[in-house]
Amino acid sequence: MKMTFRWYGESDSISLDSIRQIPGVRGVVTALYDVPVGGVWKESSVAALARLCREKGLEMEVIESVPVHEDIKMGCGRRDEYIANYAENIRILARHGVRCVCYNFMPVFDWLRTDMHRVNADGSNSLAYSAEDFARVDPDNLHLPGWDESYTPSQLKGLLEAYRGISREKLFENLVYFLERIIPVCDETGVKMAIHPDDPPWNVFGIPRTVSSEADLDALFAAVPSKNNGLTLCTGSLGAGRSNDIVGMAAKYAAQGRVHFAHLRNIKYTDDADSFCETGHYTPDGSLDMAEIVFALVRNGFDGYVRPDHGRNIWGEDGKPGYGLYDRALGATYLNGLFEAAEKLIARGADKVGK
Ligand SMILES: [Mn+2]
Repeated sequence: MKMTFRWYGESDSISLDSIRQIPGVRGVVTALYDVPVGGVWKESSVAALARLCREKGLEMEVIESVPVHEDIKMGCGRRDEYIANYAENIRILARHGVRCVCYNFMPVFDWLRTDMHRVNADGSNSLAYSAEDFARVDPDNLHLPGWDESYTPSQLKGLLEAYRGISREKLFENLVYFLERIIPVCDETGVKMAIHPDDPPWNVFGIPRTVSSEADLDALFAAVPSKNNGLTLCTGSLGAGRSNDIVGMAAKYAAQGRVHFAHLRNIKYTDDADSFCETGHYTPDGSLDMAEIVFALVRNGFDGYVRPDHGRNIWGEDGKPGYGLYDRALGATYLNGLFEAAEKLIARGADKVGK
């Protein structure tokens, strides 16, 4: 396991100097943030970013994300050109030490919450999703927390209409079409593709989603069998779907060598519908059993990258929602403890935790 930490580049309010002081963090997960979706990344910028990290003793082996253009997801327009650009990006990144690319295939929204600053009982705040609040959102005049800067309501309306004609099966076909052209480049360069599951794992506003469950992942790996076609096991995303057996999925896909990257975070179910809030990483604070998940990964030979996913804002920090320093650093430390225990106990054959 390699512990990493997400870093939003030089404009991130959290410095590499702070990140390197978190115990056990060996690398950052980052990206270039000024490239239009679908474009080719400038090699000199990739080299400069890798150099910055290296100078601070941190590796840059994971990129999150190289975004997938909507034309590729919709299977229309300039998709072949954008796929060629994507392949070129894989080659460029490989030349600068990148081993794993996290990406997603969610139409339009790659995450959704209804509250970016839910105040918790302890005074911290975190992201939350309320099924009741979501039901009140007007799809014809969409304003969603965290999205108003990315799209205008009329742009959103246009995109949603374009997706109405695309079935779940068609979206899956388009994903396979993309991977059939990208994975050979990964096989050649040794880069692992790690798809991020849908967040949350259900259809929204009638637009399809295709990476929400174990059945979806099985279908994806069967369609493109190379081991470089793998998964970002995002426990909070998959875990929001209450029928998903996260411990079982961690065990199964780690055993298959498909878990290239793990986003480890906890969520708490807050009602009997689909509502949840994000919590600290500690098992008793949420609804997911983080120890069982880590033990399942370790027992099944997981040797990929890990990062503590979303934390709360604590200790007065006013960080980017989900991406403050303090709670994610606590999360990294807690997860390191779970991994150390799992690795030692399993090596001694002394564990009774996990599947
Ligand atoms: Mn995630």
